[in-house]
Amino acid sequence: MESELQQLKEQAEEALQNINNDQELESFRIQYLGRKGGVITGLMRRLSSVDKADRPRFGALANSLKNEIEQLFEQKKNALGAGLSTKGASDIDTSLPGRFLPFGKLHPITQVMEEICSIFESLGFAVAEGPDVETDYYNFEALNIPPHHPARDMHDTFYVTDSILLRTHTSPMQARIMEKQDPPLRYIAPGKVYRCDSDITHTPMFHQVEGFLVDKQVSFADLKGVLTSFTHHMFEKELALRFRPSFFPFTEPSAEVDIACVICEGKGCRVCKKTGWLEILGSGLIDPEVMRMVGYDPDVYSGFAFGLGVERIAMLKYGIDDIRLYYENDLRFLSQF
Ligand code: 2NL
Repeated sequence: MESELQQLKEQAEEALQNINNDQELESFRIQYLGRKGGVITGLMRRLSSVDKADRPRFGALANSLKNEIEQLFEQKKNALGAGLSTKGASDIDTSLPGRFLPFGKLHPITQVMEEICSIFESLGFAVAEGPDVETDYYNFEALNIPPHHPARDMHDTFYVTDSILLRTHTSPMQARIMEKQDPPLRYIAPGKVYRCDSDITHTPMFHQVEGFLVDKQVSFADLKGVLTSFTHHMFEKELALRFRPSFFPFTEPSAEVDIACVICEGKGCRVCKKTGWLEILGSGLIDPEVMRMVGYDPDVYSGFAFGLGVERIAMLKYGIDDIRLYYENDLRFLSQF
């Protein structure tokens, strides 16, 4: 009997040595220490059939075997818990879904800017970007705004020095292109512009996309065609357009362009202030004086140009009512786009 107990102990030790994971350890526990049908429980049951004289010795031996196996079991359990075992591949559940890695999105202004650019690209315009810090010459003089011209007042310019400034529009880039390249040309210039102005409808930095086209015999009809096509794509609806006479120093004639209100489609509502129309951009035929300044002969070439505010287009497209929301970096606002 003693040798039987010794054999059981050796078997249990060997079995424990080969255990590498929690599942195997649990099977071991059931096999040896389980209350129903476990090896130790079986030994204790046999106690009643042992000779009365041998019973105390057998009982003591069985008890100490039970304690030893329990101790070895605890040791193994702690070792596994501390990661001391080499875990087998069976412990990794490859069917579990991967961990979610949050990733960012483009800012709504960037999204709308990219959309505007891709619409004009589909109409054959190339994209050109220029410096935010400009010279007075390209920002004003080359665009027919000489020193002391009243239009300079409207631009609320941030000056760096007397002749260097933060661009107040993206037209300087267009002047630079025309100076270097001969017609026919079709370009848009997207980017940041700066004006010393801040309230509910103005931020000191905002975004513009300006475009121009120069060729022989370019007319106002070409301007209307391109801008109509652009607005229909941008607002995903064939909204009516209205060209209102206006003034810009660099275009003649000039027109501001309205679209039928995106909310009420012309009936009149709060967004369009009961007018049925929303202003979306400024445009015109390039002034002959600007053509001369960049070295083109206005008797041979003509062109149109336009400028639009990206923040304003995005507000109309998405029904945003406060320009400051774009720059508060509140994720509850930004994550909606
Ligand atoms: C507006 C008006 C406009 C232009 C921008 C332009 C550029 C060159 C020559 C002539 Cl190089 N014109 N740009 C023309 C008309 C209007 O912008 O309200 N923008 C938000």
